[in-house]
Amino acid sequence: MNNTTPPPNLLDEALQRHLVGMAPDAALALRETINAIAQACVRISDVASLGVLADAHGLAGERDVHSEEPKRLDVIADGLMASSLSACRHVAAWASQEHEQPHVSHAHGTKGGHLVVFDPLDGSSNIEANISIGTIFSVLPHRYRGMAPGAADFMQPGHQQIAAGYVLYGPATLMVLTCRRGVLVFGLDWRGARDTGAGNGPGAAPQWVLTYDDVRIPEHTREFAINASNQRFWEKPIQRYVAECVAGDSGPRMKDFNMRWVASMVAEVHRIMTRGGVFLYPRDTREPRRPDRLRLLAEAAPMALLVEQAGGRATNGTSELLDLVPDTLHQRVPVILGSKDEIDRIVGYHADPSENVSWQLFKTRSLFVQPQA
Ligand code: AFP
Repeated sequence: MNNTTPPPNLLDEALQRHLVGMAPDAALALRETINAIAQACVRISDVASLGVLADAHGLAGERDVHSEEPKRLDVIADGLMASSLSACRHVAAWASQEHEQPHVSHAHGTKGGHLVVFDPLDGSSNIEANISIGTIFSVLPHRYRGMAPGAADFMQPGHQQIAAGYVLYGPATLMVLTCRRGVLVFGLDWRGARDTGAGNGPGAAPQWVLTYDDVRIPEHTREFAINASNQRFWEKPIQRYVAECVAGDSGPRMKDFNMRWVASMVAEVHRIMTRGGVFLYPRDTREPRRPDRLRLLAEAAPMALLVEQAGGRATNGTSELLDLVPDTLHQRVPVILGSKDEIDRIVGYHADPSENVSWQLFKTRSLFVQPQA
């Protein structure tokens, strides 16, 4: 190949094939938005892989919208996503988990047809330990073209998502994507050159190469993931489900289970995509003012769409996650997702009238402390 021929964009070529049949304008817009996200994630992957060598470890030194201290890599990833999205003509606005309010694109705020929500760096407690981390993203329609979007425009249920995905920065960097036509997996191929397109290397930019085009989550599993240190704060249906898994062969399930907990949702979901399993971050009473941990728009909804598109199920225990309409940009929800048979069982436990779902919320540590008898 001579120097004047631009290298092929394998991600875009795969998306062109994948989106055949979609209205051409809509398909082009979606391809460009996904390419913008993917380019940002190449750069995040580059920085994450260098870690301390790129001065990307440690705290950023300022408090974020959740009063938590973000890591340097959180801030770097957030900036890389923002700069890539601002250059995309189809993105009217984006909402990052790191910021209180959405950001309207200066150039494309009234014209773009997409809103993007993202968690720039999921699992940031794992950064310095060199354990898998990721970026989660969701593409929603901007329904009122001609007007710059505000926070209210993001208040859409998950089933409105045009596309959703995550990029996992693990031993390999992978992008797992759904455009509502099943689930695709792309591997990031750095062979050729370690050039992120930022002019820092001599060769061609790395390529996203399609490795799987129809991910299916096995319906049966013997593996679950939950932070068991919170056990005493869970509601009854979760207590029952986990107790029965732990009882294994000698309990009502009459089979042994295995447990995992990485503390990176991207890594947990990817394991489920690969071999099945259940991920639970249920409601708990540790902090009565904040009974739920994961964000609906930036984490739960995109993961729910991916899991459902792969044949799994995603719920908060009583409702499908994709049906929940957010009240606020950073609303948190319980998340229970994975292999369908197990999720059906957990939903059944929540529906069981003998399992009072909120009993613990109204106990001693609640805002709603019951008067002493
Ligand atoms: P951070 O990105 O703030 O590290 O949060 C990641 C996460 O929300 C999710 O990926 C994990 O499932 C969960 O936190 C693990 O956190 P615990 O420490 O509560 O187990």
